[in-house]
Amino acid sequence: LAAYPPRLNCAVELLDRAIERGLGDRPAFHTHAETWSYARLQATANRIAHALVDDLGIIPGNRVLLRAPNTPLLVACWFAVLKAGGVVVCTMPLLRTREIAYTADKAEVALALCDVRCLEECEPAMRTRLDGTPRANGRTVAFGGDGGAGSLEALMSGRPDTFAAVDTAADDVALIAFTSGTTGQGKGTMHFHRDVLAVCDCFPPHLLGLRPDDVCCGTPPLAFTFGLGGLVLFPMRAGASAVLLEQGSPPNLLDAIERFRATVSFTAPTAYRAIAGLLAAGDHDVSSLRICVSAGEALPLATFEAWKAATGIAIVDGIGATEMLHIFISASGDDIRPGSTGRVVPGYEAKVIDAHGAEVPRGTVGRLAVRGPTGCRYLGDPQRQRAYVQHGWNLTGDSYVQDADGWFWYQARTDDMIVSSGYNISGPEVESALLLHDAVQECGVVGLPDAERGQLVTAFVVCKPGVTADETMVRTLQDFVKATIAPYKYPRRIVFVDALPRTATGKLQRYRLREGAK
Ligand code: 3SK
Repeated sequence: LAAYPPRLNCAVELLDRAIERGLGDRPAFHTHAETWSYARLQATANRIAHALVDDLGIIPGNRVLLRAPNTPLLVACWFAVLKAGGVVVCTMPLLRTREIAYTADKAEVALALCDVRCLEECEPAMRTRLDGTPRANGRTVAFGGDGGAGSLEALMSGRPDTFAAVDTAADDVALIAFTSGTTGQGKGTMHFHRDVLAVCDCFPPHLLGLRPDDVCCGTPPLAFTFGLGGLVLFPMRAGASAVLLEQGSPPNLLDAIERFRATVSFTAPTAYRAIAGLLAAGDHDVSSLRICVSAGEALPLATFEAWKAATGIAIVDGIGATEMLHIFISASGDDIRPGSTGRVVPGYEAKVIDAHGAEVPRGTVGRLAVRGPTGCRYLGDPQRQRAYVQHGWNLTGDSYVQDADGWFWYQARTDDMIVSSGYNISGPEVESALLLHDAVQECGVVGLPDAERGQLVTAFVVCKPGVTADETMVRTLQDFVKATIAPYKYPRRIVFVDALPRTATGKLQRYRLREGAK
């Protein structure tokens, strides 16, 4: 990985350099309503940057909360904040007032720029802190509406479409990304300007080989760094374009792939599974796709196989973390071993360690430790920081086995390892086995306290429509798991549910399954 200069602004590197390379007229973002060229994106970002500095008093280092569905105007705001020397704090559109207030408190934001459709939750959160006291910098500026007085569009109007970006240091914080809260309240993680470039220069060129004619698309919100990378940073670094979907549901993604002849998709395993079902049920053309990237959760083998059968494409399953900004272990192209996450992404190092930090022999389960050009910097949480980063290595909270050839095989989140009658059982492995059964739509497997076994392997199962969820089905599924993986791993208890608790980014909240069952 090339060393970056000590002073750089990642917005300049990604946006202004694209124009310097002659990409001004090329499409940067498509929506169902319009296509934005790189030149339009730059001009809009520059006008917003003027409004931020001249009207809204933003100074370098100020944190600006952004809130919108995935739209080109959100991307323009993202670049404008960085050009103005500010720090982006992007929030998931699904968050409620309490969660936004928590984010705004934690990140001490100076201002919010908010799509009119998300104002209802944002304005009260910006006015009042979680403890009920008024927020000093409580202003919310709306965009995407009728452009009336006080709106961002009104402030931008007539502003120059050039802007001299603030000369930030490579090590200045560019964004604060919040984790999606699979284990409770989200944590803020800080990333530097150079980190933004580093993620563009590691995973995409080495494992995806993005090209200027690529059209990326996907469901993750831009507040989730998986979506930010796949739908904004990576395509722009490659001079490619991306489709932005305001509603990132699987049917919408399928529709967008067909309509825009998308070549690269970024979404979670559940969406690939749902789209594979839609492909089997109807007449669709996804022949434009050449690369499909999955992250957010471990990819079950059944989903990998269903997608391969439906499209002929082997999904690239990456593991990343908001703490690391993006993906650090992945497989690529023809070099994929189904069921394995892959090998460490060039630029990063990874190893499997024991409870004392010593590397374990290949083939042994242990904790994943990673280091590279990006790394965890928790916002205002030294205790968590000390737990996550030890001796320069980031402990991601995942347990893995590394095989003799260096491939990493996911076992579970460290918290999701179930210890039952002395056996270590990976909840996600049991989930993968259940998902191979035709009756199962979705499932989550956790260990619940049990006097006899310590923990009882318990599966929460959403059945496919038309399936009778009764005692016979319980036994069918138990026998199926026993025949698919080591019999001691079978779920001794199966609870049928209508839906599983998930974060705004679609990650399963196993802790809520554990709590709900108490
Ligand atoms: O969850 C993941 O695997 C992930 C991937 C890319 C970026 C961020 C995250 C959390």
